[in-house]
Amino acid sequence: MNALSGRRLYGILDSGYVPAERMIPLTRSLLEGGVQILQLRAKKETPLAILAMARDVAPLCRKAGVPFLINDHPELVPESGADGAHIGQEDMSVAEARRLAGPGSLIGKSTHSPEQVLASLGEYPDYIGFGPLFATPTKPDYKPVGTDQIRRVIGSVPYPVYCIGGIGAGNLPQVLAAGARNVVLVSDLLKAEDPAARAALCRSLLAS
Ligand code: 3NM
Repeated sequence: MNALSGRRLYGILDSGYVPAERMIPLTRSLLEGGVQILQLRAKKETPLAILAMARDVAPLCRKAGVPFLINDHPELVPESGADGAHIGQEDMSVAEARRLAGPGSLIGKSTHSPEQVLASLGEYPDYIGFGPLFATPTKPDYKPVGTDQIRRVIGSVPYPVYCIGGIGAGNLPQVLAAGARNVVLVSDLLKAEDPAARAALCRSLLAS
């Protein structure tokens, strides 16, 4: 059984939306709301700053029993207490990320087309992201892949597929109806007035 199976709501703490002083309170809110995997994504921060943030977030996730991953920086996994890393198409291989992150770490990879999904088969990631389903300001330069291919993509790999990009409580029913099992939400949770309540709403939509 995959270490992530049954974990359907994946949240990302994106430093583009979260000022440093809100990182810990937001982590607490998202965990309270029932986020089942959490990632720290800090595209503009230095590795040292990311390490400091990750060291704050990791113990909270550990206590909640929620896997915690770092975007782009598998080399920070051992010293941060994180459980793994997420890498993009342009980054290193899954094998290299796993080597840097250490034995037993979780490695996820972004995919943006069915071809990239099939190519991930040779890399043995623990999961893949598939998106962006819809246009999103969080990742503005990527062409949306839409929802038509979700079922085929999920059926083509033996590990969990996390749909991502422009997903929120408002369109979650549509995304689930298109065949998605697992989703990643960023701005919909981070910009919510009450992120814990928003995450809880998404959990209940995922369960219904
Ligand atoms: N990766 P939001 S889309 C970080 O398609 C990220 O790989 C994507 O943010 C991919 O939930 C994306 O605010 C942004 O749309 C998701």
